Parts: sequence; structure tokens; C-alpha cells
Amino acid sequence: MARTIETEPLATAPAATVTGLMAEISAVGTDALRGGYTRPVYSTAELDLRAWFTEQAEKRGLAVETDRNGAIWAWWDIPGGDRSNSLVTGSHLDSVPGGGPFDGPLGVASALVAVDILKARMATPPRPLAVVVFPEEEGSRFGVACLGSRLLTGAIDPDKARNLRDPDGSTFADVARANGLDPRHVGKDEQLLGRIGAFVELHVEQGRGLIDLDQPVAIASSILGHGRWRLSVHGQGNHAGTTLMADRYDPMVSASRMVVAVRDIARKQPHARATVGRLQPVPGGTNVIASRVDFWLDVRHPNDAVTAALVESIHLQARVIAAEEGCRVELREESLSPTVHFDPGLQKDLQLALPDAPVLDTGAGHDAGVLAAHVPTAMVFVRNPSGVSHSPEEHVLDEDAETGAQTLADALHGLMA
Ligand code: HGY
Ligand code: MN
Ligand code: MN
Ligand code: MN
Repeated sequence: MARTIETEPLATAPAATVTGLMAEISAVGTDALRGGYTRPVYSTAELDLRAWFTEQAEKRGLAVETDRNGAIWAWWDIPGGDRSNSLVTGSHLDSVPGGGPFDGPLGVASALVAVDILKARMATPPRPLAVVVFPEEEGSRFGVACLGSRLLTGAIDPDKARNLRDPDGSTFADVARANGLDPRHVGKDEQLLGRIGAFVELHVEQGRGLIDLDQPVAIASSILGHGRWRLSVHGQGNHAGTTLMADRYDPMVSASRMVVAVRDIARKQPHARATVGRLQPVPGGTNVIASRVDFWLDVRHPNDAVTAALVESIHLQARVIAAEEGCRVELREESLSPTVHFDPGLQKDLQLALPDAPVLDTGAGHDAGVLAAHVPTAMVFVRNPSGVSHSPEEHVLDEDAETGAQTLADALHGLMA
């Protein structure tokens, strides 16, 4: 895969700017209640952004197709249209609840501008190039992160995917059908996967690495292994006023003790990250002692065996707490992604093109992490001066955004040689 990468001066200025495209994207899906953006897959906001992306791609003469799993592919074809050994870039448009403006959209906007830059340098690409938008990267609606890329690569069983339910109880099959997919056909797409020669995803950095190194862009080395588990704590639902304190089996108290235990157990393990970001009492009345509390655990560590051991310790401690509180606890794995090391050859190519760019790992999952098990994959990160992500404070400076797109264009250009 090693290729020399020469970059030529631009023939003409790029037609669009990342900042301009990001302004258009950021007008969609603002969340007045939480702040930031809330764009679950197939919500009105995400559908609006899909339409926006399709229009932007068609404006650039790209051939737009939606695959069996709902990912959108915008192709810059070579004469004759053979799409083998294609170069693919892109990211996602869905968000976490109250997310920042750049997580996902920056990679999509930068890919469109990179196409502009490359089109200013060449009439047709020596290799087919596609910009992809993967659905449900955040897993915010159906609970499994990177659902679209997992389906494409066969990393999730199609039946399990079809039966995933969103918080309103709609299944992925129902929602997929309502949005033009045939749920019977979701799943691994060998032919499409076989066309991808390399995948390069640009993403806002979701940490402080580039701030501390005072650099605008970085090349990714690896993604921390991570997983999601659902814990359900069962107690005795009852009346808040008539139930004496001594007569309570309150799952909210148990769950609260368990959340603190998660923090205490993770603190003892260097490099571990463990989070409970979502907790749901059932039925959820102010004057009701809950009968059940569901909460979701996100655990990450560079060593997959340590992740498993951490979850085991947390489960053990949860059972001890439940017993002490007269409750019962169940733990169920919802998704698991092993630690991913990106393609060394591709990484070397990028380092040739970007000699000043540091190499950083990341604790955030990405579709690139899923594809990496099947095709040579790399990531480029763009500085985030807030150092914060999955929050409205997430930020990218205009000049860094343009540098990112230029970097992506140069990297893709070099991979075309
Ligand atoms: O959860 C993650 O790490 C990613 O942002 N989906
Ligand atoms: Mn994210
Ligand atoms: Mn993302
Ligand atoms: Mn992600």
C-alpha cells in the first residue's frame, strides 16, 4: 500500500469551505432543551441532513446511492465506472442527544470540500472515490454504536439488528422499512465491502491531544476497545408516602450505589474509562418508589481482557449491593468493540503526506474502527480547542477546519497515485 504522495499547488480555490458547509449543517437539529444538537438516525433532523448531503453530492456530479443498510454512498467514478479498489472517506450525520456540532458532520463536510479540491486538480480520479455517510454511528436511537458499518461488515447479526428497539419501542426493522429499506435485506454486503480499497475518516478530535501539542491535525493510531452493557435493577415498586423506610426495596438506591461503585472500580485501573450516562427508573413517578431501574454502562480500556475483567468486577459489586438492598440485578452486553490498531501501511502513507502531524490514539469509537477489521483504514483528527465532545462546547476553529479538508484532500490524492 506504500505510495509516494506528492501534492501539487491548487489549480483553483475549492468551491466550498468547510466552515460554510458546517454553517448549513448546524442550522439543522438544534436542541433547545439540552443545548447542542439532537439528530437520532431517521429523525427529521437526520433525514434533512441526508437530503442536504445528497444535494451537495449531486451538485458535485457524484453518483448517490443508498445501500441496503441505509448508508449513503456518493461516488466520483472513473471512466467506465469500475468501482473496485475504491478510496472511501466520510463519517456520520447522526448525533448523541445534546451533542456538539462537529462530531460526524466535520468528516462529511471535509470530505465534500476535499472532493472540490481534488476536482480542481483533476478531471477524473485515477481511482474511484466515494464519500459515505453511515447511519446510527452514535447508537443513540437503537443502542448499538456504528450500526450501519456493523451491518455492512457483518459485525452484527441481522436478526439482532432488526429487533433492536428505540426508546419508543419501534424496531429497527419498522423504522428501516418506513425509510425505504427492506429490513429482510439488511446485513453484510460482500460486494460493496469488496470494492473498498482504503477508508480514511476525518473526525473532530474528542480530547486534548492536539491542544497540548499545538498542532491542527493528527493521524490516528488506534481506538480503545469499548463496550456497552445494560443493567436492570429490580426492587419493589410502592407508594412514596405509605411505605416506611424500613419496608423499602428501592432499586433507585441500589442503582445509585452501583454507579458510584463503577467510578470507584474504574479509578483503580489505569487507562480505564467507565461511564453511566443513561439511567431510567420505571415507572418514573416523583411519588413512586421505582419497581425497576435500568442503566447503561460504557467501559473502555486499551486491553480487551482488562475491559472484560472490569465489567466482571462491576457486575460482582452490583450483585453484592443488590443483595444488601433486597433487590436483584441483571447485566446484559449490548455491544462490544475490540481495540483497533489502524493499518500501518496506510498510516505511513498519511505520515508521508503530513510529516508534521502527530500520531494519537483515541478513546472514541468510530465507523473507521469497525471497517478496520476488513479494509485498510486510517483516521485524521482535527484540533478541538475545547477538548470536549458529546457536548455543545465541542469546537473547531475555522482555519483548522479548512486545514483538515486540505489535509484530507492531500492524503486522498497521495493514495490515488
Ligand atoms: O461512543 C463513541 O465513542 C462514539 O462517539 N460513538
Ligand atoms: Mn460521537
Ligand atoms: Mn463521531
Ligand atoms: Mn464516533
